[in-house]
Amino acid sequence: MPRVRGMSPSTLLARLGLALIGALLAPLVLAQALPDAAALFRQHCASCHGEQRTGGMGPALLPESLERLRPAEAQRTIAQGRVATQMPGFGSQLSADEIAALAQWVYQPVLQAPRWAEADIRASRVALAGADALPARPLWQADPMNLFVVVEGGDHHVSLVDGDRFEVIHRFASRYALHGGPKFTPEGRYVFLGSRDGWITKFDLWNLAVVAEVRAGLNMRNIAVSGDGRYVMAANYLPRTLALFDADLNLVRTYDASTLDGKAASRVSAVYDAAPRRSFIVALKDLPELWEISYDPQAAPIHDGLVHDYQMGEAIAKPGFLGVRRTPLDEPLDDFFFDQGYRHVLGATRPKAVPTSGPRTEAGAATAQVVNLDIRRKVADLPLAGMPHLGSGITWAWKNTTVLASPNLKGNGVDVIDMATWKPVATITTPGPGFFMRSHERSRYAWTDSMMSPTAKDTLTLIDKATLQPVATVREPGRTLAHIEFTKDGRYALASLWEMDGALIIYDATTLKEIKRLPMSKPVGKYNVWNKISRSEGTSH
Ligand code: DHE
Repeated sequence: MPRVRGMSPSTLLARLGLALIGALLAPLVLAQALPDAAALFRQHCASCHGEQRTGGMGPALLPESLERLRPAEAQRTIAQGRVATQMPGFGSQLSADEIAALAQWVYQPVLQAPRWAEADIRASRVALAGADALPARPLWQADPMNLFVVVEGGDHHVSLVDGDRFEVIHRFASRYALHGGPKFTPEGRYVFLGSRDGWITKFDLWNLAVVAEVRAGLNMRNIAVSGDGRYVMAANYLPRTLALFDADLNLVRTYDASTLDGKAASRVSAVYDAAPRRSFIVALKDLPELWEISYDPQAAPIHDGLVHDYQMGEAIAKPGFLGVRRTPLDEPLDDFFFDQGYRHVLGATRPKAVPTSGPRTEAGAATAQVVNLDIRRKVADLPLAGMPHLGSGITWAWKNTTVLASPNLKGNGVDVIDMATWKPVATITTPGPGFFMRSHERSRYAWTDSMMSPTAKDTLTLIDKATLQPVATVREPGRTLAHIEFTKDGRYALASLWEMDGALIIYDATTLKEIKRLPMSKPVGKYNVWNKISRSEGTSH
C-alpha cells in the first residue's frame, strides 16, 4: 500500500472510498437534475410527431428533417408554438431547462433507425372516393393554362391565383414544408406537391380537391412526374430509396439507391423528368453515379432491372423499361440542369452544408461538369465560379448560340455559359449571391434575386438578355424579394416578398411598374401551369 505523506493507509482507504462513491454518485445526481427529454417527448410531443419522431399530424423531428432549423429556433417553437398551425406553445407547461433539453434531444438520431418500407408506403396512401368521376373541366372561371400555384411556406398553404385578373381562386392547407417545384400532369389538370417529410399530394386543380396522398419516405428531396403523366417518382434521403408510383399514387416499386453489389448506399439528391427521352434522371448524393430510368414501355427490358452496364462497355445503348442505367461519374452530383434537348446534364457538386434557419449556406468549393446522357460520360468541366444553383438556371438564344445562366449561391455574379462550347461568355455582377433566376421567351430581361445577401436580399436584378448587362433593379427596402415567375404570355413577372407578412408582387415585365400586390404568408415559390407544361426555356421544369 503506498503511503501518502501524513496519512495512514486506513485513512487513505477511507478517503479513496468516499471519493469513489462521490464519483459514482455525481452523474446520478446530475442525471436527476437534468430533465428527461425522452420522457418529455413521449408525454408532450409523440402524439403529433410520432413515437419514432417520424411525424404524424406534426412534421418529422429527425436530424435529417431538422438540418435547416437552428437550435434556438427549435427552442422558440417549443416554447411559443407556430402561428397558424396546430403546434401549441409549451412555454407555460415546461421549464426553460426542459425546453432546452427537448430541443437538443430531437437533433439526436433515433436509436433503431426508423424504417419506411414498401408496406409502410402502401399503408400511408389515402384517396378520395369518386375522384375519377369528378368533372373534366374547371369549376372556376379563369384560363386554366394561366393559373399560378403558389406555395406559401409561412403557414404551409397553397394558393391558386388567376394569372389574368391576379385574384386568389382558392387556398388550401398543404403538408408541412413543401420543397421543390410542384409538378403538373401534361394537360395541366393535376398538380403533385412534395413535402420534406416525404408526403406527396395529388391535387385536382379543376375540382379544387386533394384526390390522393401517400408518404414516399421519411425525408424526401423532390418529386418528378413523367412527361406522359403516368408515373410519379420520389427521391429520398431517408430511407435511401427512390419510390415509383402510378398517377394515382399507388406504389409501383422502390429502388434502393445503392451500388450494384449493394455494398454502399446513398441519399438521392434529386430526380427529374427528361420528357423527350421518356425517362427519369436521378442524381445520388453519396455515390458517383447518374441514373437514367426509362418509363418508355417500348424500351427493351433488361434482365434483372439493375444492369451495371458501363462495366459491360457500350453493349446496352438504351435502358430497359423501368430499369436503371448507371453512368459513372468522377464525383456525386447535388444539383443539375438539362439542355433543352435533354442530351446533356449539367451537374454541380456542392460542398457539405451548414445549417441555418434561412436558405442554406455552404462551405468549400463546388465543381460542375457536363455529362452526355447518350454516350454516358463526362464531356466537359463547367467553368462556374462560387456555387452554381443550376436547378434555377435558364437558357436563351444569344447571338448564334444558346446560353445558360445560373445564379450563384456564394458569389456576387451570374455565370453565362455557351452551350455549344461549354465555355463562359460572361459573368454578370449582381449585388449579392442569389437563389433563383427566371425569364420568358417574350421577355428581354432575365430576373435574378440576391436573397442570400444580408444587404442585397431586397433587390431583384434585371439582366438584358442581348447585352448580358444588368440594366435595372426592383427593390423592397430591408425585406427579402425572391423567386420570379412570368405569366403565360410573358407580360407580367410575379415576385415573392419572402416574409411571414409577405406578398405576391405583380410587375409589368416591360415598364417594371407594380400592378398589384396580393398578401401571402412567405410565398416561397410560384409556378405557372402553361410555362411548366410547355417547358418554357425561362423557367424550371
Ligand atoms: Fe431548394 C428546388 C435543393 C434549400 C426553396 N431545391 C430545389 C431543387 C433541388 C433543391 C434539387 C429542385 C427540385 C425540384 O424542383 O424538383 N434546396 C436544395 C438544396 O440542396 C438546398 C440548398 C439545401 C436543402 O436544405 O435542401 C435547398 N430550397 C432551399 C431553401 O432553403 C429554400 C430557399 C427554402 C425552402 O423552402 O426550403 C429552397 N428549392 C426551393 C424552391 C424550389 C427548390 C422554392 C423550387 C424552385 C423552382 O422554381 O422550381
